[in-house]
Amino acid sequence: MSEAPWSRSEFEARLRAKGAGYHIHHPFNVMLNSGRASAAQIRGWVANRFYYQISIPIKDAAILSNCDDRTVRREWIRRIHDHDGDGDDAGGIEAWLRLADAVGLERARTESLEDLLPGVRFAVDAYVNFARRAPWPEAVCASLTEMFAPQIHRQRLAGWPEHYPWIEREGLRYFQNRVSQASRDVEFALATTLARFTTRTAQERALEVLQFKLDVLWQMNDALQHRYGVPS
Ligand code: AHQ
Repeated sequence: MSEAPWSRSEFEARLRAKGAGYHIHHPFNVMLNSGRASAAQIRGWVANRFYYQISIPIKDAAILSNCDDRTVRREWIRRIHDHDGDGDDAGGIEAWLRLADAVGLERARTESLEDLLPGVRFAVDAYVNFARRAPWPEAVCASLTEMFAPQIHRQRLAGWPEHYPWIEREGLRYFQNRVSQASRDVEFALATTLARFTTRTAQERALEVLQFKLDVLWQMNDALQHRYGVPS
């Protein structure tokens, strides 16, 4: 006899408790956001995170292709526009290239992916392939690491201008845009997850899926730390 499902508030609390393993706590990110990163470490991070950014719309398109619910598709397609741009809005990938430019990375070098580390590529590809194969509600659930993202973006916006005055402020626009976009994304993804994972077994699976995505983000930082180090 399977155990009774958690209430919605208990289920949400358990999802949010997973924030303890969010990459804001990874030594490489702590170094970045506490002002102890060198220009080379920042450039390495920006160049590698570019692969994550260009993979997000492909991940979201995979979710759309698996999703049979028009209401969900109408909402989810906005995420592709957020990254690829729409009309006059050049989009998040363009804003990330602006960040790359601001930290001294040539656009062509960033887009060539020549600095992409195997560990970052494999982690990001694992996320995209998960979204291609998993039931679409699981891929929606995986995006819930963004419950913790506004804090990490605000940390960058608050600290980088002081820590890294050599980075042109305009380069930080990506983080500014994500604070509101992440909050909007999470509102829908959390409501969908709470509504769709209704048995105890399904709720336990949702926690496993969220842990997988936390591991993707953590592994990206592990690869960066291995290649670029962190001050002892
Ligand atoms: O810039 C980020 C972004 O566009 C997304 C989409 C979302 C997803 O669908 O999984 N997750 C995500 C994240 C972005 N930035 C990360 C960061 O640290 O700057 C955080 C990351 C996330 O928390 O999943």
